[in-house]
Amino acid sequence: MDRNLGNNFYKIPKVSLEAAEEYKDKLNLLIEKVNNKLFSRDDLTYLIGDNPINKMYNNHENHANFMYNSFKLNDKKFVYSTITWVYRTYSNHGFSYDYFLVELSAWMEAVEETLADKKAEEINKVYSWMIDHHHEFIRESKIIEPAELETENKFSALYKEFLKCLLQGKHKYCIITAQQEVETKEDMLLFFEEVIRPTMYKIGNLWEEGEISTAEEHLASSIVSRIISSLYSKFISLEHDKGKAVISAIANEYHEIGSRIVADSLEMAGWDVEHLGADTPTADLIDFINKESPFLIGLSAALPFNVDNLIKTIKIIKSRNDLKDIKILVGGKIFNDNPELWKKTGADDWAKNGKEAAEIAELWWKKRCNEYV
Ligand code: B12
Repeated sequence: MDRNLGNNFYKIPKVSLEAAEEYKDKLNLLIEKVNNKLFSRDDLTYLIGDNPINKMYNNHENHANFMYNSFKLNDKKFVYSTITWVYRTYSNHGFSYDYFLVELSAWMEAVEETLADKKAEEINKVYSWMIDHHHEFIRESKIIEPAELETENKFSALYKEFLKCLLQGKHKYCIITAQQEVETKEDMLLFFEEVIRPTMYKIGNLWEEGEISTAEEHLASSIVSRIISSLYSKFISLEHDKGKAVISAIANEYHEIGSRIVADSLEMAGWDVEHLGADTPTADLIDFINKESPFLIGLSAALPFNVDNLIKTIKIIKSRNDLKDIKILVGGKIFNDNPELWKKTGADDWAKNGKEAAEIAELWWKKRCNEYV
């Protein structure tokens, strides 16, 4: 996917912070205007296929948040990978390619009607750039396949079998298999990485390709959550020999399985862990951290449009004298897809999985313990 990043196609116009912030302030109004413009079109059925109108509204909300994040981050790979993902996924789900042209023009009109002239001009340069490259985005979205995670050879048969049973909703079989495969804590970490993560990524790809429904994806998530709980109960212990760690997905982030795996991996490594799960409101998260005084916090984000939430959360923590020494680790799919991105977040480090998170945390802990001897 990096093969084209140097050519003109990727010269994305830059947007000033002021213009980005005005876009964000007017986000709800912009979304409403774009929704209305699209809703009033006679060719709506052609544009969005058989999809419920809410799927389009949901896309407009995600789009606006993504655009704001991309103005702030100014990261080519981030913009490129997200736009090609949108083209691929929505066309697989029955939206016509012309929908994007119509939608992008509607955003331009709404921006022009709503933002101050100079700021509208800056933002609309980006929309013009997207419209100008519409055909390239179609082409690229067809060439690039959603990435598959490779499993170590000795797990590939188990992975295939597990995926098949998960898709068939055989939850008892999946849970019993996991119980049988996992005898030690180390087995559990391997099972997370070599079976659960690739399986869930494959489930995501199948959904993206329109091969499975949202219901089937929900079923798989639900079974996997049960499995993680059942494995956890095998190794639960009241003992811990390291400090406190708070792990959470950030506000608006509903993907929590990855952060749960990280939480359990740290707990198995001797940490005293609080896992807050999905979508923790920023102010509540800060209050919680304030109350618990953890040694480290781990923040999870899977989606491109949630990166700015994560950056803002870290900024608040690092700006407070009483919290600024807490170590911050970030992770989640968006960082695995863009391994340099974490450097723009203000975090102390990132990790690609639970095992790596435990290794980094251990180094931090040892360093802190040495400082106090
Ligand atoms: C299950 C799922 C959901 C479930 C989540 C249920 C749950 N209880 O968590 C639900 C239904 C809520 C959901 C919703 C949506 N989803 Co979804 N979802 C998935 C799916 C299939 C699996 C996620 C998962 O569990 N992965 C397995 C875990 C183990 O992997 P992981 O999250 O990467 O975590 C590992 C590392 O990243 C790291 N890590 C994670 N967190 C942290 C934290 C720290 C501190 C550290 C150090 C490391 C770390 O360690 C973990 C363990 O190895 C993914 C596909 C995928 N490729 O991930 C899509 C996916 C992420 N979803 C996607 C989308 C688009 C959505 C929606 C926008 C759909 C919609 N239109 O409504 C919404 C967004 C809602 C929101 N605001 O968050 C897209 C994102 C596309 C993109 N551009 O990136 C994906 C990639 C599907 C796809 N292939 O298109 N989803």
